[in-house]
Amino acid sequence: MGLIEEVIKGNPRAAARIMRLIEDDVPEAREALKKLYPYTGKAYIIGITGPPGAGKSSLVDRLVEEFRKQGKKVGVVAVDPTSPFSGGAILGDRIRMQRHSTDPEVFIKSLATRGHLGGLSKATDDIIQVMDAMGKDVIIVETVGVGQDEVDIVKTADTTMVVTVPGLGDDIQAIKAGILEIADLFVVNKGDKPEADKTVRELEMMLDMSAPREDGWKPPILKVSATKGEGIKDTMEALEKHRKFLETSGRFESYRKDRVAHAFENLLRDKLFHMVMSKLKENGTYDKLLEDMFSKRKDPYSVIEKLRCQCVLDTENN
Ligand SMILES: Nc1nc2c(ncn2[C@@H]2O[C@H](COP(=O)(O)OP(=O)(O)OP(=O)(O)O)[C@@H](O)[C@H]2O)c(=O)[nH]1
Ligand SMILES: [Mg+2]
Repeated sequence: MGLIEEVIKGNPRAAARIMRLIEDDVPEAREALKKLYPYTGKAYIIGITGPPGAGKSSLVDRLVEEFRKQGKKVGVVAVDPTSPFSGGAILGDRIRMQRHSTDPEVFIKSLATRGHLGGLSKATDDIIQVMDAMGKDVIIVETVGVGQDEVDIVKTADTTMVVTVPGLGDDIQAIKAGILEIADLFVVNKGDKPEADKTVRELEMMLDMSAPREDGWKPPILKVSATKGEGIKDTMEALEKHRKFLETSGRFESYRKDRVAHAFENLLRDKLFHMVMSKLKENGTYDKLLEDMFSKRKDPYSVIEKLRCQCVLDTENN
């Protein structure tokens, strides 16, 4: 299949075609992912999250520029889980990162939710796989950080950067515990604003008060102005430092194993659900069960316990 070989060679048009199949969730997408799988697992993945309008895309644009100067091939996935329509944020991404669109070694993909987040998160993972197989050295994933599901998307990253801005007031407290835990780097963007130093100090205090991380990494706080291009070099150095930390501590590899497990468990959940559902729906059992639960003759807990699914786990290894 020529298309797959083209993707592995890094052909952006071939990759775009596969990504469209992934978004449309058609069976061909899975076939392509099967063939690309052996070529994945090499890219360094950076997750960037933060409130809407924090300047994430502007920052990504700067980072892409720096990575390109180092000769690295870069992929960007901008995920917008907030808008049910491919609205403002995606338009913003296009404008913010436009200057890289003519660079054949930079691949930018925007993804908007089409309903449920589960699907979005899966599509994101699959698109990262395609970019990885394309030979991208670095893949940057931008997500709007508002809830738990977005945090999950970032969990697939090697290094997670949390972007905040001055003037959020008490909202800095809104950097929830969950986000504090996942941040390997904090960026206070819009550092050109006068209140930026105060925000940096508040963050420092918050970090000082929180328990030290189990892995021993102390997340740095960087003051950046993405639009003015200030603090970018420091951010790049901090990224490099974290990457080295991951390598020397063996986490670079263990994160890859985690990702394999994560992807496998997601697929398994999906597969088992569909297997059971189609079995139940085969001869009207499902409707009968629903009726029984509705009229309280049965309860869903006991129904699940009594499910006898004839799934033969027939793997090659046993
Ligand atoms: N003053 C100032 N404005 C900035 C800076 N960085 C970004 N902006 C502005 O902030 C606005 C939002 O920037 P984006 O880069 O689109 O922010 P974002 O976080 O990607 O936004 P969403 O993807 O919509 O959540 C734009 O008007 C930028 O020009 C900065 O360092 N200083
Ligand atoms: Mg953006």
